[in-house]
Amino acid sequence: MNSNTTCTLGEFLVATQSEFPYAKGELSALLSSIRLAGKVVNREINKAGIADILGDAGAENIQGEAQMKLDVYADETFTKALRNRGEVCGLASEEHEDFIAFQDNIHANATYVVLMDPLDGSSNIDVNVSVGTIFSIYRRITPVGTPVQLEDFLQPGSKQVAAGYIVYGSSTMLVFTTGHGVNGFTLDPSIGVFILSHPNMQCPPYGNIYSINEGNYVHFPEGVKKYIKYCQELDTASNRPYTSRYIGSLVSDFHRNLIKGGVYIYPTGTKSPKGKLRLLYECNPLAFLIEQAGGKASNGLQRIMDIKPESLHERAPYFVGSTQMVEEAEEFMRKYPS
Ligand code: P6P
Repeated sequence: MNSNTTCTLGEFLVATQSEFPYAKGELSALLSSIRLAGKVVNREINKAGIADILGDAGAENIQGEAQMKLDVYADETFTKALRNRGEVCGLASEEHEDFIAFQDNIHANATYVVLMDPLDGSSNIDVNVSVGTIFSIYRRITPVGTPVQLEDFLQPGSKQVAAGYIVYGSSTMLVFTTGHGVNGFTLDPSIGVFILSHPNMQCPPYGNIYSINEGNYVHFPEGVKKYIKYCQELDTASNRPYTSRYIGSLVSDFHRNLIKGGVYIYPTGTKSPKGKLRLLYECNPLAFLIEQAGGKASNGLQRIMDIKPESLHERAPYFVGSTQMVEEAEEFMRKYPS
């Protein structure tokens, strides 16, 4: 890639296609459909205050959370874009209790399954805070040509072949990995093209930002409480006290920590006994990205991508970001077991 010319996402996919061992262009085509859907969702988000898509849709998703109109729109948009590709045989979404099997003729030889949170943090839309789409891609493990099965989706995060997110913020970025590093593309809205703006993203091994909802302090495990106090103590040698930054939108907090260094923690608590975040389509894809960028992701005790999922929407405690900061927090979890 010539470093002094712009590189579009499409050009990047062509140039790096050979890095993907199975590729005969399927993964590139799949990522292209995510690119398309991301542009469409971005357009709607950017006019949310104008069009009648603010507020909730009057329905609840399977999580029992009020479905925001843009949640539904994003889910429908990504589902349609992925269904229109012959590479995908099934999709699991935060917005649907069961996975969706794609069984039209074009899917007869499909080898990929996609899991996604179509619009994470959507409750922030009405107050103009960044939101994001998170996606995770696996190769199916049941025979090609047969209907996709639940086991195709319940693979550990270590089996992902690609993962990424789109952050709809001050600019719209698509950040993804296929296991060969992490690259970030910024949407140029004047021409509707994603341009390579952050090649080979690396998460600083250390930072001074901790992201956690301290309003839940009383509900946290002892190790997390002790770590929060550690972050707040004065110790100039280790650049403490750290800075607290919590946007309340996972993709935004993750993206900032990926670039600047930092740790995001959503632990178990009496309010969320298993944690709040979803293992399959929130924790695992971001874990793949952070490890590819030199960072770390765990549930406080073990590598998150080693967990064998038992159900589509299972939750997990989540510690993700700069390796040394995640390890600091893990040390407190070991020292003060709940
Ligand atoms: P709380 C949004 O609902 C989300 O899933 C993440 O995007 C965000 O980091 C977290 O929940 C915020 O949860 O309980 O702190 O409001």
